[in-house]
Amino acid sequence: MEIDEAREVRTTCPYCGVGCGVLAKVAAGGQVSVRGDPDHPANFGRLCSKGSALAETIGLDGRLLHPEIHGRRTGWNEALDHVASTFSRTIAEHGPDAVAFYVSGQLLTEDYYLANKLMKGFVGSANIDTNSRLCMASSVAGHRRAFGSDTVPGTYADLERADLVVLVGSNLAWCHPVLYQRIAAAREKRPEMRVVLVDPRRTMTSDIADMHLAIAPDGDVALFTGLLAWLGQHNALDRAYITAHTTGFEQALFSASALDLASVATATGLGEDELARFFSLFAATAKTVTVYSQGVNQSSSGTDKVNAIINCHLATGRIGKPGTGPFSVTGQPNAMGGREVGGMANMLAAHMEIENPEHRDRVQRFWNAPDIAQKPGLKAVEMFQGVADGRIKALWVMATNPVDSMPDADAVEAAIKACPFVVVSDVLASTDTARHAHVRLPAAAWGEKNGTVTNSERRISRQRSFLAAPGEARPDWWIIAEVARRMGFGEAFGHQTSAEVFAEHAALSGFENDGERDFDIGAYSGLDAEGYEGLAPFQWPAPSPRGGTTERHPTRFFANGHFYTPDRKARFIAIRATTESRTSSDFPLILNTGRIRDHWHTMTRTGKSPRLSQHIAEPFVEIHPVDAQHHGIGDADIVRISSPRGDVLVRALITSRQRQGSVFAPMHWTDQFAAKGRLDALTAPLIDPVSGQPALKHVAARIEKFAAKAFGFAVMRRRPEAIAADYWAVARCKGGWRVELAFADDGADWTAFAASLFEAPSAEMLAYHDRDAGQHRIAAFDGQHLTGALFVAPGPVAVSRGWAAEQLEEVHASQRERFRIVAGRAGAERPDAGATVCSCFNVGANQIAAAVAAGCTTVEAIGGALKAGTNCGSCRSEIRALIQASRVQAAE
Ligand SMILES: Nc1nc2c(c(=O)[nH]1)N[C@H]1C(S)=C(S)[C@@H](COP(=O)(O)OP(=O)(O)OC[C@H]3O[C@@H](n4cnc5c(=O)[nH]c(N)nc54)[C@H](O)[C@@H]3O)O[C@H]1N2
Ligand SMILES: Nc1nc2c(c(=O)[nH]1)N[C@H]1C(S)=C(S)[C@@H](COP(=O)(O)OP(=O)(O)OC[C@H]3O[C@@H](n4cnc5c(=O)[nH]c(N)nc54)[C@H](O)[C@@H]3O)O[C@H]1N2
Ligand code: SF4
Ligand SMILES: [Mo]
Repeated sequence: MEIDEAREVRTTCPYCGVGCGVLAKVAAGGQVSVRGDPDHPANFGRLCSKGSALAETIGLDGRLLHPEIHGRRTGWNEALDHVASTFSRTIAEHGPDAVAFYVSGQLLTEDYYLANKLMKGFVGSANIDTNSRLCMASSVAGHRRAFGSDTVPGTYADLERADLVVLVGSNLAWCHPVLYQRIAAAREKRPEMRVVLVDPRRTMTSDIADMHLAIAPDGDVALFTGLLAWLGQHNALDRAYITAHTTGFEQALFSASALDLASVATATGLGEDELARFFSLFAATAKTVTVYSQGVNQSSSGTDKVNAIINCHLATGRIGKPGTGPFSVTGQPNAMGGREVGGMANMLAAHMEIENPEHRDRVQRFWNAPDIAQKPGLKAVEMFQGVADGRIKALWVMATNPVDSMPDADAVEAAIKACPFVVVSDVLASTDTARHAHVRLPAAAWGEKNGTVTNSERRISRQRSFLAAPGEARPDWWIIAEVARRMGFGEAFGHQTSAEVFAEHAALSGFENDGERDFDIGAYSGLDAEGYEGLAPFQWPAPSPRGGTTERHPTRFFANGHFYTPDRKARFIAIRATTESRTSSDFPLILNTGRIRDHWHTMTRTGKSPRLSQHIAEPFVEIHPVDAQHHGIGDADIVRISSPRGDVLVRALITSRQRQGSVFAPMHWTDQFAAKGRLDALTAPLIDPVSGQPALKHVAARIEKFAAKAFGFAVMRRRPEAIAADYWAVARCKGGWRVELAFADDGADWTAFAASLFEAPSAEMLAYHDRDAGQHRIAAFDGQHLTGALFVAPGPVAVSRGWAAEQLEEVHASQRERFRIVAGRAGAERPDAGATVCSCFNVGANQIAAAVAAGCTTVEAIGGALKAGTNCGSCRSEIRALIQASRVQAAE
């Protein structure tokens, strides 16, 4: 492919659902650089830490470059024939429901559309489900119950216009950073704007919150049904709206009124005072947007939480108007696109319903399909249970890593291992899932492929390639179409470009759609290659300009009070709050799980970036100080978290930001990055009964100190192949890799261990041992360059991580300089920068504390002194927290 080197290519970020526009450029030497697209309406030029570091993640290390069958390199022809014939044979022998696709909100719309078309229209089964089941399913189900359609009515501008933004179960500062920055900027302009955060933890998002409600896990249904009852009691309802545009209000209110303020307080763990303050603020603020994310969706009561929130908006008529509305923010870059193509097992394409015979007939005629799926397929958790019990005999996984991200992940891994035929399409050769595949198919990665994605505000943007696909990697849509052709469906899968797939998808959305289906981008059904190339970001609906258009779709969803139910009225859902305790004397704590600022899911891409790997370099668990003391756990100890399903080893982080009785651990670490860090080995396949979404945020668990006799920290130029330690976690750093270590025994021959770790048998080894104190320092040199350095101590190792990593890149000319690495307290002559806060300029917590002590008391002043927080801004709330902490310390 010809790449115009001087040109900046306009594309979008492949991470979160904010969907920021990115300008990518390839310099003459092949160097890639990215910046925020100033013209993209999602971000207007801003990028967060992950977006800013995109160029560091596109290296070819670890990429899968050729198709493989049973680990053996093969050509595309052979691989595709093998996949097609095995699927066809399995269907012939065992029926269409014996095969399944498990796909992802990280596929582009074109990929997703063809995968869904192949399974639902041509295989004739609906056994296609997606990681969106773990992510957005409760929101989808809640929208459909209330609106009759999966419509997200809000836009980002509504967040800026609102007078009250309620963030429920959303760590926006870390997970949707640019949206968070937009709210923060709006609040600076209009100081009267209020933000309320509802999260059991005091996350960094609390930085912009006027009120933080540290709700008990799963207290949300009680909170919002309590709010509905309160609105009723305080004459804060919009009766005219309720009568004109809704049904079911009286039952919903009756159900809610079972809860008085005292019982809401008990169920939510919140004080009556703070509840009353929140309720009256909500009642008094007409322009309210309620944003919700995984603290709502990933729950056994997820769909009820969604409807409890929507009920409050319907009851006050706060929907369909600027600056108002319930707003489910999507996680993945194309979670919305996946919903549009019907990528979930219980949906049909273009927001049509699989249970609706008219819809089935319409889609079948449009596709000219032989067999249209007649009933919903297996949802993710059931799908892997189907794999485990042999109902599913051939499985194709695309762009997701279920061995790490599905609940009860060890059981999922065992099921995949036992499945007769597993195909994995991925960009990497070795992921925890790909290692069990019979066939591995190399997918083209971000920057190499073309297509579209839809962000949280229904805005469809292009992703454009600016790099040639390496080796034999191919776009996912091409791989799917090739398999479909070889299964005998050539006529329906003759697309030559992603543009043709998009035009067909657009045409289906407008097909026989006179306004009764919300999703309509019929205006783009005639899009040609040139139009697709130049396609500017647009929001749906975008119906084709044939008769009656203006009437068929409003410019703002629900502005006219019309919904997509048969009677055009929105439905209140009567909800009763139930309390359920999952803990027991064996598993007395609630494990909550989620994300950190600088890593993306299973780290297959962010784990490549030294910059992103420094913010938090190992798996951890946040524990309240009282719980830590109760369990005899000290800061930086290694902790075993166990549930009835499995266990992990992680670092202890003791913090009062955590609720007592709960612990929080991030989902990101896999077998590729840690000894025993796969968090989903602990989570249960417990699902929401309506949406089928697993309750990933509320698992009974136990913690105990891992009795480590020795701790270690090492840096090395090459990534070690195998690490003989009970606990280890590797992370990229600028000159190579860094490893945290812990051992149950301290009897090791540390010099031999270091040699095996550095894989440098001929290196010059320098060592310092103080056996009585249990201190060992070993460094290996290749001439003047450090190959690796290992520091061992009986407690958590106190060496400066930043200093040690820098030594990999420095020249150590004299023997004396080389000895410095192992002599004294390593790096003691230079102050330890502390844990990285600002990834862009590599500024640590200790540097910020020193600057505060020297008189910098605002985020701006810190920026002036250290540059920290002045590029992407993702760390500004952490800097503010550090300033506050330093001031409190100074005052004590
Ligand atoms: N940095 C980064 N950003 C990401 C991602 C990433 O991997 N890394 N992934 C993307 C994806 S796919 C998604 S889905 C989004 C997720 O974005 P978020 O949903 O914002 O992130 P999480 O950390 O999963 O969970 C949010 C919060 O829910 C809280 N919570 C837990 N239980 C409850 C509860 O019962 N009630 C309430 N009210 N809150 C609760 C948790 O304490 C947590 O702070 O992030 C997207 N953005
Ligand atoms: N405990 C716990 N578990 C969770 C969650 C939680 O909060 N807590 N959150 C859940 C949620 S919301 C989500 S969205 C999931 C995410 O979980 P996953 O989807 O499993 O995580 P990713 O690491 O994003 O996996 C994407 C995979 O696709 C590959 N890939 C990247 N680009 C492409 C491409 O263009 N084509 C192909 N074919 N492959 C590609 C990557 O290398 C990677 O292997 O995790 C869920 N699991
Ligand atoms: S907020 Fe960050 S991760 Fe999300 S799309 Fe924008 S740059 Fe990418
Ligand atoms: Mo997600």
